[in-house]
Amino acid sequence: MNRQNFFGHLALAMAVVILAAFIGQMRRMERLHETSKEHIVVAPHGHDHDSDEAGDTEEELEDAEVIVRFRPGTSRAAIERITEGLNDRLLDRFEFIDNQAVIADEDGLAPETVAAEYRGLPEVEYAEANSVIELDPTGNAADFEEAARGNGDDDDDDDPPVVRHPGDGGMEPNDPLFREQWSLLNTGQRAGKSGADVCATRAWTKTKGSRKIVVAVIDTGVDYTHQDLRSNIWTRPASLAPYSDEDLGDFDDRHGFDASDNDGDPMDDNGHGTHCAGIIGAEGDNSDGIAGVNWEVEIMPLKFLGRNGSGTTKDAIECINYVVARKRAGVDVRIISASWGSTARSRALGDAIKRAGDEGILFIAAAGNSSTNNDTRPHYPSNYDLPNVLSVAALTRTDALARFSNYGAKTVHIAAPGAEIMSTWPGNQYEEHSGTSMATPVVSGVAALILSVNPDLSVTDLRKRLLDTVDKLPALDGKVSSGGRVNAARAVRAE
Ligand SMILES: [Ca+2]
Ligand SMILES: [Ca+2]
Ligand SMILES: [Ca+2]
Ligand SMILES: [Ca+2]
Repeated sequence: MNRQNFFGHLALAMAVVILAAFIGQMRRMERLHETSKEHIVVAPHGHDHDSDEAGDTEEELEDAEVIVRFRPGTSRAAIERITEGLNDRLLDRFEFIDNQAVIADEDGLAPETVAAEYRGLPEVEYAEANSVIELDPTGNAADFEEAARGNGDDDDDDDPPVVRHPGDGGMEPNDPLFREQWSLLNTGQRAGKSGADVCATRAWTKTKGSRKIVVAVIDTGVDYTHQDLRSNIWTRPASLAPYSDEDLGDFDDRHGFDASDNDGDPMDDNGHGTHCAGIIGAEGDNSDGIAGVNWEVEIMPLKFLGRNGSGTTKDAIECINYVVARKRAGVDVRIISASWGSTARSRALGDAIKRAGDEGILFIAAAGNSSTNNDTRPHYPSNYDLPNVLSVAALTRTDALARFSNYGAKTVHIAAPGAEIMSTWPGNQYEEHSGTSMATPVVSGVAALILSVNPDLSVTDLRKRLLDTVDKLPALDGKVSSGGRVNAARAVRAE
């Protein structure tokens, strides 16, 4: 090309670059279009115990893993005898979950074949293949939520300043992103509906939470160094011995447990768990970031989902086993928040959740994000029919059921804000995400608020209080059993 053409092309290229940078900046300013839509895929899974770090390239070569429940009275010695006889290996016995163990096959058999072997034994109550639980890759829930309420020019940054809605009389924190938190105080910002919130500001006139209440977040871990979370993270008291498991080893569990990497460091390398933790209990009124439903609380980080959002049923149970172990050692964990699930029913996971219920722990679970009816297409763990399970659907900022949200007149119990939810993200960041994953920690947070003023409530009474104090919404009629959205103010009797 000649010289003139060359400069012509150069100028054009520069214009394109500048335009791209401008568009990139616009995207950053909008932010709200980034969403995580947790949706679950389940497949039979083998897992090589010895080469976790090697990556997923040899999926076919990994040893099959099965979760086995032995009949009461079967001793560890007996279990070891049985596994040896079948040329298998005892990976982990869940000490605090009655008679459950994970066993790896070393003969290259398919997981279902190994499970059938165990099912045939007189000592075995049931056996199942370990299965994969995955968070869905980032979806676009917010985009279609925007579309659902019509193309507003209102979704830019020209929000009006936060104004209390009539009769609110609430307490507002000084956190700069609070105005984005429509779930806590909806003033109609960004085309929302004034009052379509959980009435947090009124609840805070009665209680802002308590560091005596421990909420376990079982997820991708939590960035416990986040500036808006660190003061509300559980730390193992000096009087409590480090965690020791007969099979897994000894752990310096300073801030919880990581079952996916089998270590004592549940740092979040994904973001999902940190987002959930902030919703429950980002430090409120600290002139920084957001406010959690609880300004003060203790969040116990637990990790079973890896960087890619993938984990196994076995590791989820190891986390529950850890929580029960810590509870029995004197840590007063009252709530497990579980923003994940699958359509596969695991008896072993159901039994582990039941065991947590026996310890006085409420298990709050996401209803799922496939827009389906859980009454006819069950989603677990939200569908386990247990007295300590509470299943949560997601609402938009106009009090509509979010399009992605699962529902179920019998099997989904309560709804909470779950679309375009601003919360903490690893590395002192804040992001907006959508999903029943985000609605679930709102309810977990309200449950913790209740316990801060009524610490002696039983699981049954705590669950009942959440359900009895909802705001009934027409959109939820026939969609969730309580027919309503969680209401923090009424739940803590602030009105
Ligand atoms: Ca064990
Ligand atoms: Ca075998
Ligand atoms: Ca770790
Ligand atoms: Ca804050």
